[in-house]
Amino acid sequence: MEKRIRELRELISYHDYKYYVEDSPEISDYEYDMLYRELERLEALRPDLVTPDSPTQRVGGKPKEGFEKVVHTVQMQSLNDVFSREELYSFAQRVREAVGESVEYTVERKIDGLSVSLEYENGVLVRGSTRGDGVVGEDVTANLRTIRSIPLVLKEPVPFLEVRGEVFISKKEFLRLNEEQEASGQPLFANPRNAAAGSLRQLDPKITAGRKLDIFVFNVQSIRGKTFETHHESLEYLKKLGFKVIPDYRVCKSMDEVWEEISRIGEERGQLSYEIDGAVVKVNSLAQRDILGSTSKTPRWAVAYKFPAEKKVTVIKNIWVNVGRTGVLTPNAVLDPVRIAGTTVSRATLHNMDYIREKDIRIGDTVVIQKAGDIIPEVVEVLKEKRTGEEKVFEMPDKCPVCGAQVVREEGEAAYRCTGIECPAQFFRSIVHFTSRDAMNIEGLGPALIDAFLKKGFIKGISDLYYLHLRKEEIMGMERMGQKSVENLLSSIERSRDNDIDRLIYGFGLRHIGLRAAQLLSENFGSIEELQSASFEDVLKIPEFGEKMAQSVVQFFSQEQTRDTIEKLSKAGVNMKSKGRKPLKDNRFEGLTFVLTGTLPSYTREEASGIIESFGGKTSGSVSRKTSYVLAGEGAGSKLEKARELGIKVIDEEEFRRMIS
Ligand code: 0OX
Repeated sequence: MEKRIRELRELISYHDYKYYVEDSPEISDYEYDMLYRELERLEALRPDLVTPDSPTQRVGGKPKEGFEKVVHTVQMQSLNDVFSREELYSFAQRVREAVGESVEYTVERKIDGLSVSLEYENGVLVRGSTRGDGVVGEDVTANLRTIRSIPLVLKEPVPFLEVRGEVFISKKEFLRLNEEQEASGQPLFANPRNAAAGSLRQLDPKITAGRKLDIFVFNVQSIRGKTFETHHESLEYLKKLGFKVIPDYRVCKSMDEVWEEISRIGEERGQLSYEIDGAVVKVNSLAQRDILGSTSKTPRWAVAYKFPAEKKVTVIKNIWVNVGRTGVLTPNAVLDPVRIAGTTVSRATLHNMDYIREKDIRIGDTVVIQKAGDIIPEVVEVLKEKRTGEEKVFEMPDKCPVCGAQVVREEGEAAYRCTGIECPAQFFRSIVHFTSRDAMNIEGLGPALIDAFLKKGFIKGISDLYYLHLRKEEIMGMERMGQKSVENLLSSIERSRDNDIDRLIYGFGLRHIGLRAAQLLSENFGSIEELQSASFEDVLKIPEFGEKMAQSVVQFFSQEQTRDTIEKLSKAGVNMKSKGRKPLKDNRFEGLTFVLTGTLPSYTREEASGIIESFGGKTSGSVSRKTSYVLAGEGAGSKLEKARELGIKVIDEEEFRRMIS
């Protein structure tokens, strides 16, 4: 068995190399899975034979509390940037002055990710760390081990080797990850670099493992038992050891050749599956590098040529509105197609209405568009001198272009949102929220299953959930759906019909209406029917409610789409009346004393005190050291001064609302 385990490990490592490093698999995923499972099975029988370098041990260990610091034995230097051909040639001039006329350079793509160091002892990966400030980084070994293109064991047992590389995420994986972030209500990553950095700095390696990170290695930081004369030679050696080395780098004999290579990289940039933000030019001879040496942070033997954000002139043929999964409407320009940064661009983001107004962007305008490192091109300037008078001013639609529900824009917000509860653009999210634990609490219905039901057309509206029992046989025929799990799911759906209406209200996912607000609505109105006929003033009577919340409630319940959904849910037997359960007492202000001063924009003093007391807090007439907060409105006078003297926190109504929301 020992022999077979060894054999399997070697086979799997070989196929990992073929797949993840060379991108040329020799066996099918199925065959690979079979090998992997066999190894897992044998290792389970012989745990004593499991070593950390086994391919089954890539994702392991418990989530960490934080990362240990690593002091880099060889500093991880950064590069000086150059932005033009002139600057590049003056770099070459400085090099020549130091080492003479005969200089070779390598030119590499500059990967837009984050630099890491990998240390190997006797050919085994022992530590991996981030660059940090170049001197001290963080130990992210467990996370780096999950990257399948990083060898756990080298093909030769070099006594010691430290290499440097760039961890990155492909453009495709970046888009997938952001879709996943959006669907689960997490903030989006601004670009692939941030996504890679965020993924590598996860405390739980399991999360990193799910992110499909990759690496290119491009420097020997330190090695024992081997010497090289050139950088090129060292990179070829790294390839032999099994590393995924920066691809298609070129050795150039003159600066003109270097420039030609940089231009070529600029051309191919758009077709690459990952982001690059320039090219790195390095002196090839290691002896010449030694002569050149370094300044405190950067080597004198290398520079990074940064591509300028490319700009092109084109015409906006139309403005088209996209509705995102969160319901936000984003205006996009439909352009006369132009080639830019290596790709054909026919769309550009206009961000939001404020951006359009500020730049006065109109349909028919001739504009300058820009595509920097980021994937989405943007309109940066309008060439107003090209206007003919035929251009049309754009207005955001007041009805959602996808579902026709009302579009609203809240005060102080740039975003316009669709308010349709069953808007197809947001439906997946709506269902995920509706069925979640704090809402209708339907067990066994995770996002993946919801997605499958949507694709099969089983759920077209929320109420369809309550007719899923009619499709029991079909559901049981779906992958991974056993009889037991289907029955559990259906009975959980069944049970949810009887939920109290606070869960239902919360499940509708109204803006600004969280769990507690939903409980208060249930308690104050008693039924969905009452809530549907409540006016803005009625809702505002609830002490904890502010204008935005009341607005959201009235606006939501007055919509035709909402009424329709409620009617269907009611027909499906979903409870629509409060069971009179008191909301849990929320004592978030316990032990805190507030002093009110001045006039607040939307609460009287009595209302504000009522709210504070309902949260277990106290109010007092004068400021002392015992005061926790001074809630100040317009015309606040001596109490405010006193608070400032004593260093007591002063809050305005907006902050107060945040505290009670
Ligand atoms: C990259 C990249 C970064 C090694 C010594 C100084 C800079 N982002 O692709 N750094 C380096 O080289 C280091 N090469 C690269 N290709």
